[in-house]
Amino acid sequence: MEFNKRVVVAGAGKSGIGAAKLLLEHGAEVIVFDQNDKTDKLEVLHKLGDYEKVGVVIGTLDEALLDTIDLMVISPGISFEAPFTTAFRERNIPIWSEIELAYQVSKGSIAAITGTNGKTTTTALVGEICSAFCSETFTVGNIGIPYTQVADQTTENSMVVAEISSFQLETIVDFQPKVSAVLNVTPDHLDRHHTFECYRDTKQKIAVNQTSEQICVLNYDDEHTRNMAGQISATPVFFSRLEELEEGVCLKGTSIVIRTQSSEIPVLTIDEMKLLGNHNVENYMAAIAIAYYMGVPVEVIRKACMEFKGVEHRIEFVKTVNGVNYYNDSKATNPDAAIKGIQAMNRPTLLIGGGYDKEVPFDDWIQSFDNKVRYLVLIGQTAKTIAETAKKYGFESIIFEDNLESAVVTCHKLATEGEAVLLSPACASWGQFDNYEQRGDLFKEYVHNLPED
Ligand code: UMA
Repeated sequence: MEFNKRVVVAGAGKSGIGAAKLLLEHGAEVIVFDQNDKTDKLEVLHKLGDYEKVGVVIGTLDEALLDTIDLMVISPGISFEAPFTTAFRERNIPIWSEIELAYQVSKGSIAAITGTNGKTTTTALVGEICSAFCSETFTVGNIGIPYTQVADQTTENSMVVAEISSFQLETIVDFQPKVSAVLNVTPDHLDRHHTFECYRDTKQKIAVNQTSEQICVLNYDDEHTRNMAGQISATPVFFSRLEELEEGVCLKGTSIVIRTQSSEIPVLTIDEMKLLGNHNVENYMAAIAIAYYMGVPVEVIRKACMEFKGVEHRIEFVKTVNGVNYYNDSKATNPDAAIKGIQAMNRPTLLIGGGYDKEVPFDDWIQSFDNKVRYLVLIGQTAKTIAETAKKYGFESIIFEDNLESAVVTCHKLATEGEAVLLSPACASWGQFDNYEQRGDLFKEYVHNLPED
């Protein structure tokens, strides 16, 4: 496909660089635009490599330039409603998300996974299953590798397994996966999507271009995703941990089974899973449904499920120091994910939380503490709001710290043998860190630096 167009790529992060390079490879003329004054233009040019038809603009985009622009590709971190996008809309310049661009170019079949929580684990598991079946599998998206980075390597035989965030769905146009999945929807990113309903509807967009020949895997136990079945054109396939479904993926005793109109296929038992917790049973069920409808044989699914060890930064055991277990759950960027983190602890816990303010309530998180949290150590923009919510429920053992390093040191001083220290912030990392991976990596570094008695 040739793009004989002049394109503005908004955002010079991972997805912006991926999108710009893909466009340049396909003959487009590209202007990479980043609003952050601190972004280093030379570094961006270096990342873009050796192309002629590329420019980089940092700070403000000259509106006069827009008269010659055919398309904007927008990075997920930039809101579709950001003030500078108005000028594009006024000129009817199409705005595509980075995954839309990748979709336009790529070949093969796509499994696209969204949901508030569990999508990284589920995507990683589907990626492992598909890789065991198809050597041309690409696991991409929110999980870390931009889809645009691999789009040109795909062939008709490829399988693309993509973790898709609501940010990326805002500006899709034709994006049409073979199998889509919405794992669950609970409040998140309300600063960007304004209301829960808008956020839920954006998640549902993952199926908007699918037809009845394609599959949308939905969580039967979540009323929001269950209700989506009646609103989409794709064929819905449910998974449920709580109900024995007539069709779909569900539990029969401790065995995860696939039920179709004509058959019941046992896949694996809960004891055979390496990851713990009910939320992981749900992630496995969703992954099994997605892989099955992507066409992977059950034996391959079963073997890959049994071997799967989980993902970094998700209730990841770091180290035992003086009899205290340290866990990195930096991926818990919202209260619902953090609830899973605290629920997984089986001992008194010193909990480190707080971060960027997405304007979501913390009540459910605090109420899930279940007398397990000995101290709540708070950092970041949300520290005060979380403390106020905690006090409302009678939880007073709160410590404020300036940064993650001092929070780790304080926990080390206060924790006694047999306890746990858990970083599970319930908030995004932005403001203090580049992303949750950096926050988790630093946490692990600080833990490894702690002195042992
Ligand atoms: N920028 C602007 N204007 C803005 C905001 C950002 O110009 O209003 C610029 C920044 O200065 C920066 C660039 O945009 O140079 C960053 O773009 P980005 O925030 O879209 O980040 P990328 O590096 O492109 O990473 C994105 C995803 N980031 C977000 O959605 C915020 C990554 O997901 C994803 O792994 C990557 O693409 C590859 O697909 C991260 C994430 O935090 C993990 N996702 C959110 C989450 O999981 O909750 C949705």
